[in-house]
Amino acid sequence: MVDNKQPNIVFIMSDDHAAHAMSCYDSKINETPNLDRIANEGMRFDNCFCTNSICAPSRATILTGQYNHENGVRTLGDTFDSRKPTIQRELRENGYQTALIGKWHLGHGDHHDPADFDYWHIFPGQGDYHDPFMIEMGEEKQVQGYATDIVTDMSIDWIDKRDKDRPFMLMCHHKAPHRPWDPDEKHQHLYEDIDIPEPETFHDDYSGKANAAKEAKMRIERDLGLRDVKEEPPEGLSVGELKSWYYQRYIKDYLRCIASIDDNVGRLLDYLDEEGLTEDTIIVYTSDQGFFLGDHGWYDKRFMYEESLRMPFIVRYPRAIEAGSTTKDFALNVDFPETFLDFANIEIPKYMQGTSLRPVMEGKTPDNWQKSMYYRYWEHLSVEHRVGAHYGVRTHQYKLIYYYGEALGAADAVDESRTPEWELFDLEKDPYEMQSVYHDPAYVDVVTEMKEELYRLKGAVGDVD
Ligand SMILES: [Ca+2]
Repeated sequence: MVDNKQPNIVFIMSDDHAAHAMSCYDSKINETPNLDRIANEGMRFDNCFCTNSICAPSRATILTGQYNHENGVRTLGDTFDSRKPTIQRELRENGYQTALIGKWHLGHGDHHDPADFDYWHIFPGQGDYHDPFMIEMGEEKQVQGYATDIVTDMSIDWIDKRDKDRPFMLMCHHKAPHRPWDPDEKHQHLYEDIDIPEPETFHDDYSGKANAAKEAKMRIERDLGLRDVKEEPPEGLSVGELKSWYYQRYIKDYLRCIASIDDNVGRLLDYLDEEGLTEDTIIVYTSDQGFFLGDHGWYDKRFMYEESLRMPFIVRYPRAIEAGSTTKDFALNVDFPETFLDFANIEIPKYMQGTSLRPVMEGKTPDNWQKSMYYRYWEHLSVEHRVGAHYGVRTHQYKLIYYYGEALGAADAVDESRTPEWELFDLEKDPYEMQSVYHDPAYVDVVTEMKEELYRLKGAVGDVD
């Protein structure tokens, strides 16, 4: 299809929403009818991955099209230098109106506030769910209501007031469903009378994994606090019962927050229909990374394991994307900005390190499409979660992870050494990554090939540490 009209872009990103909590990704625990509309009317990516599974770094990658060693946001302790070029600057310099509403989480003040947006209205830091403080173009004030409703109201309001003669990009960034998972009134009692199924890997004892997995402080029954689960557990529960109790408390509030996102995405989709904008608008729903939903007995993210590495990524653009299509082709968060520029017919700048996903979306994936991806988590043994720094490579069949055991000067990293460890997973035989085969003699050649690919990719993206 040849069409040079510049599309509008509505980029909806939530915080910590794992793909396996969306019914279009075959969730076993909830229904998301409005999010499913985007997938049903567009394309679902089954292998979309983040290059560093944590909030601020993923956000910096999505704005710049760069890996974290290039954009400077390696850990939560780093702020973004908003003088750097970004997707919003490229679009704005080429005639787009740009706005960001909701979560920013890349720093505040000179050179850290959002830049190159015609309008921005953000939460300070993580933001609150109820009656949050917000910063509108530098001015802070409290807003009454529930964060997910507020961000949607403001998004619709901004689109409504736009200059109708020019295309726009709106980044609609929800705080939900980030910890501490405070639901709104409407969904407070959802799931009250049922038990949510526990995941298959709920009782992982980490015996098939590196010591890094045992050391992590993300265990449902041990590391969640009163603020997370909102009441003390009943007395007299066995260890197993306590774990199940914590899981139910945690997952229900998490899913209640998602139910509100789903309603609000529905509202935004209806608005685009009513305004006649649906045909001319690329609409994306994604999350800054995945999340452990009791998988391996955990909450949180950070690890390169599947549940945390995978991002939901669904996109609708009726002019170019076939309704109801799906793909297993690799897509990365670093690819998003180039994709938007490609659809907007704007030249892709050299500083961006990803690949436009437009050919995949148009059903024309080139033969030489990316078949491996590079990952790096920098925040070594941070005090709260104690996940060791690591880098790795994933292909369609295998994943190799290297816990290098050092802080290497990254902000928010703890200067404690660990013995380096490797893991290799055969994702065809072991999709839930329960048993590393790194030391299995049958995989000697695979280890060699995967290490070569790891260091090839590491070099190719310019990561020299
Ligand atoms: Ca996040």
